[in-house]
Amino acid sequence: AMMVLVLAACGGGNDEAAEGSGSEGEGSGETKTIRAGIGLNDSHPQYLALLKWKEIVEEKTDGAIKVETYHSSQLGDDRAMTEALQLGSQEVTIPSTAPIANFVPEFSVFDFPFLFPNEQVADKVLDGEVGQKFLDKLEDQNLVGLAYWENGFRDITNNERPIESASDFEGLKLRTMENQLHLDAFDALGANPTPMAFGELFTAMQQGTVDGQENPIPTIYLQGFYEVQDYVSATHHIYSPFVFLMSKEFFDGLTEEQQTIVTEAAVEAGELNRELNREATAQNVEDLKAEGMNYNEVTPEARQEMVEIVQPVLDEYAEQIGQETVQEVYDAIEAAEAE
Ligand code: TK8
Repeated sequence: AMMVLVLAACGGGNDEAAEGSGSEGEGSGETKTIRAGIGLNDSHPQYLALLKWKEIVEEKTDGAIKVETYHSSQLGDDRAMTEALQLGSQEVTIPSTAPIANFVPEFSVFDFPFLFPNEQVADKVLDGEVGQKFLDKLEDQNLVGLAYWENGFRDITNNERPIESASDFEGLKLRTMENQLHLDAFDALGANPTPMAFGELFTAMQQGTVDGQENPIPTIYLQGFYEVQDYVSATHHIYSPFVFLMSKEFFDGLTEEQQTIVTEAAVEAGELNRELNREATAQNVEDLKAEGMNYNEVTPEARQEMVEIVQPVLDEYAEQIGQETVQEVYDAIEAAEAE
């Protein structure tokens, strides 16, 4: 909380602007200030795409909207920032779907292990009717989902051994996101999972509080996890979408034209995020090897074994979420694959 106060005191925009009621005095009405925060650092494709969003929004609104960007959990972790959006004390954040499931439980379905076969199918499902249906569910929570961005396929890193088959998870102290399905799935695989905010993860690995963690390749490289981790295993066990979230209170206070601008800009910058992320994934695998990490692929057979082990957990969550909703997602995936 201290850090947030300090940032608010020296963070550029005056208090009035931060309230959305400040005026630049150029006769063009009020200037609204958006504070956009993410957990990843400023070298990650997510941040570069956020800068793109800022550029588009500031340009198209002729300066009527000003965007301040914060990275590296400067405004808090995914969960705290999402809560700040609900309260109207922050305007934008872009968390993974996993923490969002704490607000709208149906979002858990996107974190079903081995749900999406590849990025292209994920794009089609998320950008299509089904994806929009989930975004609509955010409104009850005082949140507006403007677009899906990409965190990516998650891989395991740890300091004990390469993960080549399901049995290699046994006893591994693994940091997970703050999401019950993730906890239950890794528990089923025999690991010893601990939920933790992303901002605390590096230190936890450095100090050996956890043996490992799971995140997409760009995060593993760009956050310097290779400095404190020996093994990286291409499990691709979960595809993590990001959701571009805006405070509903703030969104509702925009003119219709501004609402269109921020939404279209989120889609456009999201395309850049996906493009940069996919380039980084290919490049950063090589970078991690060059840094001395032991990298291993996972066979389809080993992956299938993992699928079977987590299936009872998924059945349980499908029951909670509602079979119909889950089936809609499966059908959309099948349709996208057939295209
Ligand atoms: C960053 C997080 C992160 C996520 C996690 O705020 O917590 O592991 O994958 O990238 O959204």
